[in-house]
Formats: sequence, C-alpha cells, structure tokens
Amino acid sequence: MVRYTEDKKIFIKILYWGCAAGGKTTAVDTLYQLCSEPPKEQSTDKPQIEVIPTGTLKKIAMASGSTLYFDRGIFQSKKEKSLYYHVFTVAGQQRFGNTRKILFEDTDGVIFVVDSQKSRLQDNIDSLKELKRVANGKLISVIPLLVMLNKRDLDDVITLEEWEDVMKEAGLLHEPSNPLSEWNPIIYQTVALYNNAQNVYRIFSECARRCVVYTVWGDGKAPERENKVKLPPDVPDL
Ligand SMILES: Nc1nc2c(ncn2[C@@H]2O[C@H](COP(=O)(O)OP(=O)(O)OP(=O)(O)O)[C@@H](O)[C@H]2O)c(=O)[nH]1
Ligand SMILES: [Mg+2]
Repeated sequence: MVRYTEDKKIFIKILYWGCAAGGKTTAVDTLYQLCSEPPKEQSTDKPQIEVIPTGTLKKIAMASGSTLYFDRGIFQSKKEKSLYYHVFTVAGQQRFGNTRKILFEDTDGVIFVVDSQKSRLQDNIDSLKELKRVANGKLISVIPLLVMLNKRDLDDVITLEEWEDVMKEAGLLHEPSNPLSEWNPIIYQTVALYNNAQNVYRIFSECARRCVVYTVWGDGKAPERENKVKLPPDVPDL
C-alpha cells in the first residue's frame, strides 16, 4: 500500500521474492551500485538512471551471505523528489516462511527472482506457489508482478518457454482475451552480478513504473485497457 507522510513524501514498497540463493540480494546490491554511479560514468548505451539511493543498503545476513531477515534500500526519484521506493528482499531459505509473510504486508510491487539453473526448478516453483498463497489473489490485479529469469550467464539453465509454462500453470500469465493480460508479468532474462549486469535496472524501473500507474490511473488496481493513458516509453536494455 502506497504510504503518504505528513511532510508530503510518497513511499512505494517493492519486494524481491524467490528461493534461496537465486540472486535477490545480488540484484539489489547491483541496483544500488548502478544507481550510485556518477552520471558521467553512466554510458549512453545504458538506460538513464532515474533514481538515487538514499543512505546505505541495509543487509541482515548470516555468515554464509544468505539473508537472515531482509535487505532494505531506499531510492529517491530524481524527477519527483517526494517519491521514494522502499526496496526489500526476502530471506529465501524455506524455514523463513513466517518472516516472508510479514515482510509481504503493504507490498506495492513484486519482482520474482528465478534461479535459472535446471537443478533449482522445483525450488522456484515452490517459492512461486508460496508467493501466490501469501498474496491471496492480488498478484497482477492489485500488485504488479515482474520476473527475473536470473543467472543467464550459467550453462544448464531452463529455457524462457519452460518458465512461461510454469507461470501459465500457476495462473499468472493471462490469455490475451483477459483484460489483465495487458499487465502480464514481463519475464526479463537477467544477470544480477554487477560486473556482468543485464536488465537489473530495467526490471526495477518497469516495476516502479507499474506501481505508479496502478496507483495513479488504477486507483490502486490494474487500470482497465480503456482507461490507459499514454505511458512513458520503455527504457532500453541494460
Ligand atoms: N553466475 C551468477 N551468479 C549469481 C547471479 N546472481 C546471483 N548469483 C550468485 O548466487 C549466489 C546467491 O546470491 P544471493 O544474492 O545471495 O541470493 P539470495 O536470493 O539473496 O539468497 P537468500 O538470501 O538465501 O534468499 C551468490 O554467490 C551470487 O554471487 C547471476 O546472475 N549469475
Ligand atoms: Mg539474500
């Protein structure tokens, strides 16, 4: 739920969800670094970065690096200075289900992180099912959903079509006849590692954009097709 504070600040909560070791923390770390780079170092063939981190990225992790409670970063829109994004990652290990459920409360947008390695397919499916349960029917219709098909730099990964089938099976890719299909999750093929980053900023940017669109034009829900107004053009690939 978008929060408005007395000093006229607007907070939007974006949650990275997915199974353990899929790359959620790495993605937010990379996002933080990309958005911290001085504009001069942001080359022209990359999308224009439209947010800036405020403060440090807070990570609560075990010695292994696996998240214990959550990570949290705050990003401020450069154009709309009163607009802030609270970005969280859940702890993906199975035993932290209760923490994930609590962290999900008041979420405005979800980025689901898939570990593309074939050996992790069932873990991804279990994590998606859990997300569906916790979201209680609100995904896509009320809460925008985007998907990172991550670790595309590795061998032995599932295909994009294989993951699309999982999404269809879960009822999270609507047929074109359904008005909600306009808001079907885009599945971005990503590499979350900073030195080889692919689509990390782009997916965040699209999730942020959809959160704003749902709030402003959909009154907190997916706007209907006929209400659709001209939206900002997509940013190019990263
Ligand atoms: N090759 C490759 N490795 C990645 C990528 N993204 C993350 N990793 C690696 O995967 C491992 C786990 O990444 P994390 O970001 O800690 O995963 P997580 O989803 O936050 O895991 P939990 O906190 O346990 O839920 C780390 O060793 C990362 O370096 C990627 O795109 N490609
Ligand atoms: Mg983590």
